[in-house]
Amino acid sequence: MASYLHHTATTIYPCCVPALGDSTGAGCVGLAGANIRCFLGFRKHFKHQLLLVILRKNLEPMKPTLKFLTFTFLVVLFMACDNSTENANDLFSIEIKDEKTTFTQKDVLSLSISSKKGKTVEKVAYSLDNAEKSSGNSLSLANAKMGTRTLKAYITADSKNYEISKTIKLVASETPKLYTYKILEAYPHDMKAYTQGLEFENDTLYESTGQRGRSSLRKTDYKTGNVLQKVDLENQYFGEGITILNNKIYQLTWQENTGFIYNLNTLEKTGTFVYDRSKEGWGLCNNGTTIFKSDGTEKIWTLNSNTLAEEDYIEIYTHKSVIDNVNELEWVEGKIYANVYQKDAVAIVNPQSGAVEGVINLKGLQDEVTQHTTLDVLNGIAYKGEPNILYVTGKNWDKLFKIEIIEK
Ligand SMILES: [Ca+2]
Repeated sequence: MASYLHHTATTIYPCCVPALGDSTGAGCVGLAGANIRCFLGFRKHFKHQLLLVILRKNLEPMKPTLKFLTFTFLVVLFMACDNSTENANDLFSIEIKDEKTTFTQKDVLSLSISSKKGKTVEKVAYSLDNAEKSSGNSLSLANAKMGTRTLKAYITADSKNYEISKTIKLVASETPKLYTYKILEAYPHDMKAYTQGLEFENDTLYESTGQRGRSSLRKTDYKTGNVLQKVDLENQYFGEGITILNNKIYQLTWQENTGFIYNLNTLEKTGTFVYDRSKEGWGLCNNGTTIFKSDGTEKIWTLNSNTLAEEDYIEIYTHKSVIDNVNELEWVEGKIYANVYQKDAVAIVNPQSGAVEGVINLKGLQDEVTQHTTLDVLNGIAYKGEPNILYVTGKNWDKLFKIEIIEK
């Protein structure tokens, strides 16, 4: 028995060896003093009776009270430990045939389970990002989102159930279509407006501006540049993106973890909301039911428009790489248009997958505005329902451009 124990412990749980191998000499005090982690490992693979035999043997020379207390402690510890599970990732791994660094939605994974400790796999099912389990050995990525995805395997082996996971990375399956632009009109724009959000409601242009002490929400006549109504933010807030839904304006602040809600007609503030897992407040847009929020990373979050809870996110990827610093957003005919901070470019993003399907190169537009010391980057995209037409401006630009988007 002792030999079996020692062998098993040496093979599987080397950290337990001193306590177990020493049991006849050091007694139960030594056993009780052993590393609890070793004990956790120990109990996983031995029968209860076996442990009790060892305990009984070691307890015999001790005084009755100490014997009782020590025995009780060990039994309680043993029973408490009995609820933990084996580390399934030490027993199995998910194997992908012809594994690649990155996958696309065109890939179908051919999967198998490698058993590292000789357990016999009886049954296995797979899922991606907790979607419905698939019992076959192939898994289509046709509906998978871009970025890091979690592949899970639900294994039955030797009549026990195990769950293991592995991550894979998805990028866009196609190179993005390239677009250029043609200026149709140039309208006056407040040169002191550090534009952070831009959205039309019918013919009225709403704008959010940033910088602490200069942040505001504005209602403007886009053709004249006249500010029709303006609400200033308190000095501690740095205004960011806006979006309009159901007669309400939602406005983000940058690092203050606070969003504001206004009445569309009066610009009266009617509420606030806070962020959850998103990093910061950058851009906003909506599709009529869901609000989309960028946070300065590669993520665009989907917010429940009733509760403003962050429910999910997509990660923005081209066919080659991740796109971070996603900034001002606009919903345009089923796609998210996202201008990327410090780039003269707008990414056309699939809102389900996060794949960049097109890139609008807006290089040269900033050269068309008055150059001054506080002139800053392109920021602000608005769509007024006219096909292939966007209204764009930038931080402290003195012009708002109406541009036509042209495929190259
Ligand atoms: Ca916008």
